[in-house]
Amino acid sequence: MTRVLVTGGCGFIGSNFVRYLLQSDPEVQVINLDKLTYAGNLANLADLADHPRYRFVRGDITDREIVRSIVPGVDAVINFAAESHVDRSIHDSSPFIRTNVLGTQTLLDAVREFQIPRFVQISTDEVYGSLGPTGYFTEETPLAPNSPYSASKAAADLLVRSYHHTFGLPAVITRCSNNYGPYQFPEKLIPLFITNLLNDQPVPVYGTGANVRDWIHVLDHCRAIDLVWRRGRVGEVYNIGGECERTNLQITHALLEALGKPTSLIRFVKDRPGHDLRYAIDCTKIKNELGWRPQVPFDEGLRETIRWYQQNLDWVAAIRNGEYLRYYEKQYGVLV
Ligand code: NAD
Ligand code: TDX
Repeated sequence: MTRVLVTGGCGFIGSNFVRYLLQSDPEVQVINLDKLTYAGNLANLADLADHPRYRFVRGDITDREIVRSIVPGVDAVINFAAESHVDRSIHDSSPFIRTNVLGTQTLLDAVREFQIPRFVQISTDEVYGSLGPTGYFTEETPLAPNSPYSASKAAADLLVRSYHHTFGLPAVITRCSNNYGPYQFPEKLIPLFITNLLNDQPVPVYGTGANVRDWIHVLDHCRAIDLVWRRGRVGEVYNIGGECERTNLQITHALLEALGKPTSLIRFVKDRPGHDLRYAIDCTKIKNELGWRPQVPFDEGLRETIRWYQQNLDWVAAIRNGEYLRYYEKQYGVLV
């Protein structure tokens, strides 16, 4: 049996990855360390709660004692745990620095102390900053993070790099573009707009909606991470992207059309401060070295994702109250 410690496994990508790993490899045991912040949801892995090769531990990656009690003996640590929402980092960057930077340092120290053979840092294309209308981020693009969120992720990447350089820690970093798919918390563009539209509520487009993101289905991201933790070269960075650039307005119209809702539900609202114009990923390296390719066509993936939200209204309803409504009002006010 191979023992993998996944952190942040109750979030969007982590939960998809835990499910993917347990389904695709009968020789893997997964321990999931998650603090259960507002974004962590036990319901995301409810189907696996009693799985014989799965164990959940509630805990914080900044907590040295918990981390030191779990890490010994695992074959890999894959760090998904993070504060992940740019808008929240603009309201208050403190939890971002704590979890994304100090949490990563705490994990790195334990990986070093107990000589764990592999550490994978799940990072983001946002560490590269923003592109103009042309060009792509490669692994050599200088880091130029623009939001407190991306700065905290870049800081973590640099720490990982330094632990590899200084201590020979067997670390690999992945930098992926915007994920979409089932179990994504409805504060991010696609699930926010789907869940608003399912309730016939308006959708808030920042600025003019001309900003561009590269969209990848979460399962394509999971398949890439699976290859990287097994076969990626230590000390390396691997970019991962869906090769699917869309403006936010294109996404908005695709969702309106798929759900049969009128364009009168679009609201152009105040732009995000420091809003990155465009992200686009060159993922030649992971294609050539590990034979990975994005497989899910965007139109199909989006249709399937919409269907998932339609079929999981209880999951949505359990989130869209309390803290969520307070955040929504702070971020958007009342959309009329
Ligand atoms: P998410 O916000 O949905 O989930 C984060 C998870 O981490 C939650 O379960 C939360 O409870 C947990 N967590 C937060 N702080 C913790 C702490 N201190 N200790 C333990 N657990 C903690 O995030 P996501 O969208 O699934 O992103 C996962 C990772 O992938 C993040 O590192 C993010 O930076 C990165 N990433 C995300 C995207 C994307 O499009 N969502 C793209 C590229 C990279
Ligand atoms: O209400 C909104 N209106 C809007 O126009 C929201 C929430 C977003 N947007 C725009 C901002 C971005 O241009 O949509 C685009 C996507 O926004 P988010 O879903 O917040 O994602 P982004 O800021 O691009 O960051 C995401 O991708 C990289 C993830 O949240 C990060 O965790 C990941 O690292």
